[in-house]
Amino acid sequence: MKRRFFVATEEEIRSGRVTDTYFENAARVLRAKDADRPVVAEVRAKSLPGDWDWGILCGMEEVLHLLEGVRDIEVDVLPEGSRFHPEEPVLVVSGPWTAFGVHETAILGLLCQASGIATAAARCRLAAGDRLLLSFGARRQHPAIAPMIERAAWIGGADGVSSVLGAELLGLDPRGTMPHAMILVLGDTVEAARAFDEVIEPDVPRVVLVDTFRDEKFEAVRVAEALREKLAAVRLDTPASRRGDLAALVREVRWELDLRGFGHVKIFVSGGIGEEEIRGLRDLVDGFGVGSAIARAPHVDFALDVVEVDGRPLAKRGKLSGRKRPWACPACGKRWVLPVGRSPEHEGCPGTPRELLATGVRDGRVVAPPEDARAARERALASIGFARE
Ligand code: PCP
Repeated sequence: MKRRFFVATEEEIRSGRVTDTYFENAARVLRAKDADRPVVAEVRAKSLPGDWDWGILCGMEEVLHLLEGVRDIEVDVLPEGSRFHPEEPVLVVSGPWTAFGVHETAILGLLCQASGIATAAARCRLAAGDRLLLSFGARRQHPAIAPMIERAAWIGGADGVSSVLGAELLGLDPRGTMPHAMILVLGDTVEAARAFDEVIEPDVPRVVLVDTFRDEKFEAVRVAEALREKLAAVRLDTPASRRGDLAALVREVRWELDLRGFGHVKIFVSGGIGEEEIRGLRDLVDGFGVGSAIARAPHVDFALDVVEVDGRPLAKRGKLSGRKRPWACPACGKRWVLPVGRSPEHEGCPGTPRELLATGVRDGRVVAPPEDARAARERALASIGFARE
């Protein structure tokens, strides 16, 4: 079959075909020399991007699907949507190295990108407070992974996603407004607003883009006078060449709408919006459409490292050897990474520390309880202390 898009099929991923060639060569050498040994390897991030001091784990469900059917290994995992910190193992695999070594490339690829997206979404979530936060970034990456992007953004805390397929796979209605293209083709913002209102199902909020032709505050008033109580919001996607002080612009639009009795019309902003912009605007606007800042989030630099060979602690320089387990106290939030078999000493706190890893795969069978993205999202939001007011 001719490959139309340069993406791997599920079977190519599961069979290890995307692996780095040196893993295949290493497996050939170990088999040829009959030198394979049982090992223990851990996935953890030595550090996090920028000023991040925690991350939201995402992609682990796909890792379980990847390792399902791989014999002779045992895998313990941090559940999808969990908060993690640098140096905390999020996955521990034990068994002959040749049984899982070729999967290192896919394991890391599945975790690095999705966890970066989920963490960026969680940080935007905290910055936005109870304001609407929508993921608009499917267009910023290869379309083959649009569902992954939207799932990670939603697990991280976005209220909704714009990709139709992404939303469908999450059991959500897709969320969006209207593109400049439609307004340009119809020739006028009010005409476009009226046409949208006439054609689109009434349960879809009437959110009209007001930065196409003229100054946003005049267009916002025109549209409000045309649609009146049917207008849910105006969207400002003002380009950098015109943007200036977006907060001042938003204040003007808010003032002019309120002055004319359109206090019900909300204001929604998009275009180059990230954490910093959200913090600066959240007291002035009602919602944010975030694309690049979430979809193109920095990846989490996870590594998979051998920490035990043949039952003996052994790790390369720069890595701590021996099997480890991450712990956290649910009451005070204190965290530990301890050798297997040791438990935290935790005086003076009513909470009881608990291990964070769960059983994932045993001899080819996924034994982790099946969970949907909603459960992962609830876990993520609880882990960052976000509860919608
Ligand atoms: C973009 C489009 C995206 C927004 C901005 C995300 O505007 O609305 O959803 O952008 P970001 O990646 O900078 O966060 P346009 O490119 O003008 O697209 P359209 O005319 O379709 O709104």
